[in-house]
Amino acid sequence: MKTARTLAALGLGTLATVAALASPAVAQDTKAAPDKANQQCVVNTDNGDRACFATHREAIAYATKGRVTDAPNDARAALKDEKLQERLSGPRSQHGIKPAKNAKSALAAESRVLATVYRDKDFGGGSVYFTGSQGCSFRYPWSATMGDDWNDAVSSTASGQCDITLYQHADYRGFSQTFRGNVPYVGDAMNDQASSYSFDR
Ligand SMILES: [Ca+2]
Repeated sequence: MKTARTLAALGLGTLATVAALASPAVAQDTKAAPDKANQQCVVNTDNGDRACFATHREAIAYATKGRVTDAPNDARAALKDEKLQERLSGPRSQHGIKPAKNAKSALAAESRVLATVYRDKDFGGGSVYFTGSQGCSFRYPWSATMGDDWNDAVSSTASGQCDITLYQHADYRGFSQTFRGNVPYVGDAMNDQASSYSFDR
C-alpha cells in the first residue's frame, strides 16, 4: 500500500511507471485512502482498471496517458475551458464517432475522456473519468455496474467524447436517462440512483 501511495504521489513524471508496475496496487490503494468520497478516479471501461488520485489534475493526466498534465484542479473551471475539453475528448466534430484505428492524431482513442460523473451536485466531490477505446454507442464490458464505491452515488455528469446514459440498476436495467453536455444535477429521479451506464451520442 505504502509503495503504491508513494508512486502515485510522485505524480506525472512517474506516470508510466505507475501504470506499468502498480495498476493493481493503485486500485487497492483507493480502499485504504482516508478521503474516499473526494477522490478523483479514472476507470478504463475496456478492462475495468481503476486508479484514484487526490486531484483532478492527476486524474486527467492518468486518463490521457500523460497527454494533458496542466488541467485545473477545480472541476468547474475545467468544464468551462473549451480548449481543455477539446484536448481531453477530441474536437466536437469528432464526438460520437468511433475513432479510427491507428489514428495518427495525438488524441489517440484510448487516451480520450468519454464522459465524467461526479458524486455531488455542481460537479463537486469525487469524480470518475471514464475512458475506453471504442468511442460512443458501445456497451463496454465494465459499464454494466458502477462498482461498489460508486453505486447509487452520482449527482452530476459531464459529456466528453460521448453523452452518458445512467441506469437505475446494474446491467442497464430500471429507468434510464441520457445526459448531454455539462449537467450540474441529474434530477431527483436519478440522483444517487445510477448503478450502470453506457455511452451514447
Ligand atoms: Ca441503483
